[in-house]
Amino acid sequence: MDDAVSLHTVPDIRVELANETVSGYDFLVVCNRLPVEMRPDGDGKVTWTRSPGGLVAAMEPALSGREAIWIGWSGHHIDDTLPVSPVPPEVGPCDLQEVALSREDVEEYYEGFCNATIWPLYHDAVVTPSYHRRAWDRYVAVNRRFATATARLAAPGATVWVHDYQLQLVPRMLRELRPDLVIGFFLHIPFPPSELFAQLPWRRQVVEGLLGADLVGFQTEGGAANFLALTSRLLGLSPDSDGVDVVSADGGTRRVKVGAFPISIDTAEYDALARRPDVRARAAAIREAVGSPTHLLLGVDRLDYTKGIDVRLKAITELLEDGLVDDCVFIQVATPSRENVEDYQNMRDEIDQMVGRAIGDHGSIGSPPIQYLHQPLPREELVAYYVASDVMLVTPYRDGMNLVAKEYVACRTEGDGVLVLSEFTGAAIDLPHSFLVNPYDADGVKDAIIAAISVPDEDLRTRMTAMRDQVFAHDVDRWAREFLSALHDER
Ligand code: ADQ
Repeated sequence: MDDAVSLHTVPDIRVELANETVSGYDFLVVCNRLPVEMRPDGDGKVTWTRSPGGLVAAMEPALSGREAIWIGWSGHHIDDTLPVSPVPPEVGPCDLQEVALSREDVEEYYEGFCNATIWPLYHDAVVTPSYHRRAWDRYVAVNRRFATATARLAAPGATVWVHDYQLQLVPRMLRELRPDLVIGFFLHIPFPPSELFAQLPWRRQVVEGLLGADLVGFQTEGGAANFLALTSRLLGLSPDSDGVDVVSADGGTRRVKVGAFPISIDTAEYDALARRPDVRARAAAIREAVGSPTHLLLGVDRLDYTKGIDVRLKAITELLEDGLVDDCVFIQVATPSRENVEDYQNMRDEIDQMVGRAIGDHGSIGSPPIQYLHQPLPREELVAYYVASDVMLVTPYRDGMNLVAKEYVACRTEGDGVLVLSEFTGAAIDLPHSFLVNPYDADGVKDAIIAAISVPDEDLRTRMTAMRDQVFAHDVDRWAREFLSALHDER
C-alpha cells in the first residue's frame, strides 16, 4: 500500500509555471491557516482581524523589510452561501494568499487526515488513529494545492518556510516544481518513534515529502532522532546525527539538514502585560471572585485529549475527597477546539461530567472548589489568570512544546509561582526546574500538587528564577532567527 498514491506533481503544472512570468516574493510562509480571523458582524457579513497567535509574532521580524507573503486557508469554505468579503490586504502582517478549501476538503483533509490520523498518531496514539484512504487522497490533493500556489508566487531562489503536520508533503512537491527554492519545514507537534510511525499506511510518502526540504526542524532532539531513524528504516538511507544525504533530481546528492529548534514565546510581551496595573488589578479581582483561597491552581489548554485535563481533574478531585488540600480552588480554562471531530466531542462530554460531579460532591453554594471556563480569553485576561495563580498545572500526555508553561513563567514577574509540568512535553526539556510529573501516574500528579502548594518560599523562588532566565534567553524571536540561520547555513 506504501506506493498506492503517487506524490508526483502533475507535470503540466511545471510547464505552465515555466511559461508564467514570476515576479515573486523573496520570503514565503506556508501554513494551514492564514494569520487572520473571520468574525460575523451581525448583518450576515463578516469582518477580518489579525490572529493574535504566537506564530505571527515569531514570523514578524522575518517578514518585515522584504517582499514577503503568507499562504494559507482563511477558515472560510468556498462552497458556503454566506457572503464573505475577501481578506483585506492591510489585515495581515504581510501580503496574504488564500488557498481555497471546500467543506469536503476540510472534512477529509483537515478534520480527517490531519486531526483524526496524524494528530493522534504523532501524540503516542493517545486515541486510536483512523486510516482512511479517501482522507489520505484529499491530504495529497490539498498539499498539492498549497505547493502549486507557493511555486507560482516565489521569486527565483526565494526562501520558503513550511509549517506543521498539515503540510508534510509540500516540501517535496514544491522542490519538484521549483528546485531553485530554499525550503525549510518545521513540525510544531511531536514526531513519534519509528515503531509507532510505522503504522501509517502512507509512511514512505510522508518521509519522502519531508525530505524535499533543505532543513527539517523538530521541537526536540528526540523528534529529530526519530525522523532520522526512519529515513534509514523505510528508505535505506544513511543518516548521521544532524542530517541525511538524498539523491537529487540531477542524480547527484543533496543534503537535508535535520535538527531541534524548541519554539518559545514573546517573553518580553508577556512580562510587560503582567506588570500592567490594570492586569494586576484584574488578577486581584479574579482571586477575590473565587473566594480568596490560600492556593489558587490553574490549567489553560485548548480542549484536546492530548492535554491531560482529565488527569488534573481526577487528581484534584481525589485530593479534595481525601481532605489533603485545604482552602484551594482550581480554575480550568479551555478553548473550544476541533468541535467537528468525534473524539473531541466525546472528550468535551467527559470533562463536563467530571467537573459537574466534582462540584456536586465537593462544592458549597457560592464557592465551588473547581471552576471551569470553556471559552477563549483575550490575551490580557489570560495573563491576569497567570498572575493570579499560585500553581500552574500543565499535564499533557504528549505535547510538542507547550507554550502555556512558558507563558506562565514569563508572567511571574515577582519570581514566585510553581509550575507542575508533564515530562512528556517539549517544555520539560527547557524547564527542568519545574515540578516534573508523569501524567499517567495519578498518585504522582497528586504528590506533585501537594509538593507544589507546600514548597518553601526560597526553593520556589530559586526554581522560578532559573525558569525565567531560560525563557528570557530563548524567546520566539531567537527561535525564528536560529531556524533561518540554519536553513541558510549561517551557523
Ligand atoms: P497547541 O497544541 O495549541 O500548539 P500550546 O503550545 O499550549 O498548544 O499553545 C496554546 C496557545 O493557546 C497558548 O499560546 C495559549 O495561551 C493559548 N490558549 C490556550 N487556551 C486559551 C484560552 N482559553 N484563551 C486564549 N488563549 C488560549 C501546538 C503544539 C504545541 C506547541 C505549539 C507551538 O501542540 O506543542 O507548543 O503548537 O509550536
